[in-house]
Amino acid sequence: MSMAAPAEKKTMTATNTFSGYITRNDLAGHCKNPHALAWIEKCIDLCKPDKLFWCNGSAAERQSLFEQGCKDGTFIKLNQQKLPGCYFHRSNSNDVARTEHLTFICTPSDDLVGPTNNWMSDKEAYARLRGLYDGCMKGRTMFIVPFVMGPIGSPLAKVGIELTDSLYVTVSMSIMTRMGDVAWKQLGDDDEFTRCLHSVGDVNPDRRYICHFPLDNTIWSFGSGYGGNALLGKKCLALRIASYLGRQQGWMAEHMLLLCATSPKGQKTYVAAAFPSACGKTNFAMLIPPGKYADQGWKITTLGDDIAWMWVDKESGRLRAINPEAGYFGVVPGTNYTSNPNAMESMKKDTIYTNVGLVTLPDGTYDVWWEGKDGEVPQRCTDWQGREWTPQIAKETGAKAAHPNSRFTAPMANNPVLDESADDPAGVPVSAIIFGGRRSKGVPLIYQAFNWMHGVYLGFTLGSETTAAATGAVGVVRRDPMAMLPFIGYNIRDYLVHWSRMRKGMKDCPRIFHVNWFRKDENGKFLWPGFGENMRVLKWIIDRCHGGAYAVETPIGWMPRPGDIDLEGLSVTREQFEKMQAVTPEEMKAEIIGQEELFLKLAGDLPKEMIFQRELLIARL
Ligand code: GTP
Ligand code: SPV
Ligand code: MN
Repeated sequence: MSMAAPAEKKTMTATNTFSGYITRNDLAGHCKNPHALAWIEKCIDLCKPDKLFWCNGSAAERQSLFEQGCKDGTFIKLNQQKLPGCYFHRSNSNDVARTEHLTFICTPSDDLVGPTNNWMSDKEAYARLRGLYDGCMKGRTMFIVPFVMGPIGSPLAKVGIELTDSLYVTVSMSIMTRMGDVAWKQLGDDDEFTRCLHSVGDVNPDRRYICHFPLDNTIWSFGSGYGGNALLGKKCLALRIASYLGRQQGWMAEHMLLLCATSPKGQKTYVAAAFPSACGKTNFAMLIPPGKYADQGWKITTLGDDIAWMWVDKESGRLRAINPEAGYFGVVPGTNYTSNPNAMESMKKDTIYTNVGLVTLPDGTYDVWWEGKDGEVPQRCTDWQGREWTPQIAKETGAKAAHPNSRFTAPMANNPVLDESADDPAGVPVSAIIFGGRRSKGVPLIYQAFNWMHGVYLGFTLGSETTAAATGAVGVVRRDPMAMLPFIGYNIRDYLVHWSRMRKGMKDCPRIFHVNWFRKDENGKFLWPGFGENMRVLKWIIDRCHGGAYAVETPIGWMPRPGDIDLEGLSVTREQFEKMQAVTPEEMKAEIIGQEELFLKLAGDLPKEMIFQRELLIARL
C-alpha cells in the first residue's frame, strides 16, 4: 500500500499540472510584444482582476479550463461515452442572442458609420464604458486570449487579443479561432492587433454595450456572455472591424459560407454564399449531395460556414477567399441526420452545447436534446432556462426545450467533409457568389444576376424574414444588404462603392445568383425540399459558371427553364417548380415597394449605380 501511494500521487499531479494562472509580475516575462504588454497592463489597471490567466492554446489548457468550468458551474459535463469532450452551458436567459440595438460603431462623427449603424461618439463610448469596466473584474480572473483570424501565415490573417472575465468565452475562442502561442508568432513585434476587451459585467441588458472603435482597431464589449456579443473574434472583429479594414486595404469581409463542389470529373468550383443569420449557411456549407449526385461522384466540402474574407489576386485577377474562423458556432434546433449529417458528426466530440435541453440519463450522467433531434423525444428534460420540460408541458404551453437560437461550438476539424484547403493561407478562387433570404412569398427559388453591378443590387436589396439569431420580433421582412446589415462596420454608402470597385481589379469576376429556399404554399408548407436537395440548384449555378447551362432572360435576371433544374426523384412536379419560380407583376411591384424604405433610409447616401439598377428593373417590368 505504501508503495502504491506515491505512484497514485504522481498520476494525479501529471494530469493536474496545467495552470495558466500567472501573477502580474510574470506578465512581462510572458508577453514579449511591448504594445500588447502596455495595453494589457492598462486594462488590468482598469478592470482590477484578482487573477490573471495566460492562455497558450494547448489541449491540456482547454481540458483544465473545462474541468474548472465544471466546478464553478459554467459547464455541465455530458456523458463522455456518448459525447467525448462535450460540455453543456446555459447562458443567462436575458442573454441568448445578439442584441443589435445595443451594438455601436464608435467614431468621432456619425457620417463615418452611416444610416444603418447605431452610432456613439468614441469619446462618449470610452467614457461610459470605462465607468462600467472600472473594477468589474474584482474577485474574478482576467483571461488573456491571443488569437489569429485566418490560416496562419495568410497575408490576410489578423491577430486579436481578447481580455475577458468569462471562462466560457475563453474556451469558445479556443475552438472558434487559432488561439494561443501561434498568435504571438504571427504578431511578432507589430502593433497591428485588435484590442478586444470583454466583461460579462452583471449581464444586465441595461448595462450592455457592444462597442467597436474601427479607427483604433478596438472592441469593447460589456454585459453579455453570448456568441456574437462576446466571442469578439467572430462578428465584431471578423466582420465589423474587418469590413472597415478591408475597405481601407482593398479586400472584403463578408457574412458568407464558403464551399467547394467537386464534379465527377474532378473539377472544383468554389462558391461563397451570403444568407442572413439562421437562414441556412451552415446547412448549405455542409450539404451532402443526394443519391444520384453522390452516385455520379459529386462531392461538397466545407471551407467555412459563416464568414469569408476575400481579395483580388493580382496575378490571376480572380477573387480569392479564406475562412477566418477555425470552428462552427451553429444553430442546433432542427439539426439532425436528415437535415445535416455533417453537422451532427461535427458535434459528436469536443463540442460545447449552449442553451439546448438537458436530459438526465438513468446512470445520472447527462445528454442533450433539442427540437428536431433524431430519435425519441425524452419523457422529461430540463429546458434552456433550467425549468422542467415534458412533451405535455410543450403541448400545453408551447415551451421549447432548446432555445430557438441554441448553438453548438465545434472545431472545424471535426467536420467529415472539411475541405483540404481550409487551412491554406492562399485561399481558394471564388466562381460564384449567392445571395439568399428567408422569404415565404413572392421571391423565386433561383435566378442569376445579369452582371456584377446587377448582382451588387440584388445583394443590396436582399430581404429576409427576421429570425431568433437576434433579439426582437421574428418573421418580419427586413432589408439585409448582403446579409451584412448588422455587421457592416462603417457607412453603407462606402460599403456599396467598395463592392462596385472590387470589380475593377478582377479579370474574371464571380457570377452572382439569388436563391430562396423558404418560399411557402397557401398552407404554410415549404415548396422546396431544401437541405441536400439544394444540390440541384447548386448544380445549375456551377454549370452557369462554366458556361454549361441554359437560362432565359427575364425582367429580374437569368432563370432556368423548368427542364434546366433536375427534378428527377423529387416529389416536386414541373408545375410546382414553375410555381416556385413564378413572380407575378403584383408580387414584383410589392417587392419594389418593399425596397422603398431602404432607398429612403439611404437617400442622399446612395451610390448612383443602385438607383440606376432600380430604374432599369422598373423599365424591364
Ligand atoms: P447563423 O449561424 O446564424 O449565421 O445561421 P446560418 O445561416 O448558418 O443558418 P443554419 O444553416 O444554421 O440554418 C438555420 C435554420 O434554417 C435551421 O433551422 C435550418 O433547419 C433551416 N434551414 C437551413 N437550410 C434550409 C433549407 O434548405 N430549407 C429549409 N426549409 N430550411 C433550412
Ligand atoms: C449569426 O447570428 O449570424 C451567428 C451567430 O452566426 S453569432 O455568433 O451570435 O453572431
Ligand atoms: Mn452568422
